[in-house]
Amino acid sequence: MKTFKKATLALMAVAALCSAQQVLAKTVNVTMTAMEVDIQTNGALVGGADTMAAWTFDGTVPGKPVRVNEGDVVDFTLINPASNKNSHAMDFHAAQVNVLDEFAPIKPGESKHFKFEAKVPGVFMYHCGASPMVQHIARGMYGIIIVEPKDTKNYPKADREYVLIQQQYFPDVENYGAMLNDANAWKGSLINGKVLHYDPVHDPKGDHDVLEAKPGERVRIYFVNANINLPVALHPIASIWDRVYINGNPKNQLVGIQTYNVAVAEAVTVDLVTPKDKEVAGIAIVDHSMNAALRGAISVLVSKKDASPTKGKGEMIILK
Ligand SMILES: [Cu+2]
Repeated sequence: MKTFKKATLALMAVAALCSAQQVLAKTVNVTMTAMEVDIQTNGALVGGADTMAAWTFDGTVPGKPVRVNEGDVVDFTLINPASNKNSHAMDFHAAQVNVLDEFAPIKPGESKHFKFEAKVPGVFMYHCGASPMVQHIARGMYGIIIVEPKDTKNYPKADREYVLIQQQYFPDVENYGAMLNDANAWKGSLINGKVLHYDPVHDPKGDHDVLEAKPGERVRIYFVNANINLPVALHPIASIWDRVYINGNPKNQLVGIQTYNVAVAEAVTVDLVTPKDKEVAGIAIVDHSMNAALRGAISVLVSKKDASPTKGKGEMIILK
């Protein structure tokens, strides 16, 4: 009996050691270049122009998703080429550092390097913090960092994953005073940089992609509210959030939620499960604040048997 107990204890110890070592911390190198370029926005749909004189990380709005595991060290370099006209900076919400040091702006022609350990799991915004910050965010300098949790026992595996980042669209990006003082200065909502980016219903003439999944799949959305001033009432039309992970941390979990209110600069992970018994189902992920939804914040998810095998997987968690 004693020998049996000892053997059991030894096995338990080995199992605990194995699970602790499942995800080994590593250093992840991330380099971004501040690029001041024009990007397509579909802004003409809401009374603006189709291109915006954007400021970006690496030429896209939003910047590329950064994905690491809890405990990893992010080794980050920001390059501000001499051809730019403005100072830029990086503020990772997943970092606990010194705002006056790591997050300080650099001038054109300079670069900045810093490291931080991603200690807290979840989803976090990143953005440029150079002054005036309102303008650097409104012109497109933001993105998401996903810090995968070590503890996954109450975190079911998703079949598909998508990143959606919402931002208020200001046709006049030079007038940052109006962004702060004029509640009517914003004219639309950008989802991953475009008005109605994934909605072919409200603008059938445009070139709009859709999110896809198969019936019965768990679809995980990593959502960031990159608005300047407004919260987002995140709702899936014709579905219910099966789970809401506040700040993307499985330890902060809600179930069966119709609408989740996302504060400015908050990020959240939400799951829905597409109907198993329907061959085709459309679900619209919206900001249920009507002035935002009807001006761009609608993303269509189509559930169907012959869904794309690549959408919502790997690099395709963010659809261009
Ligand atoms: Cu900037």
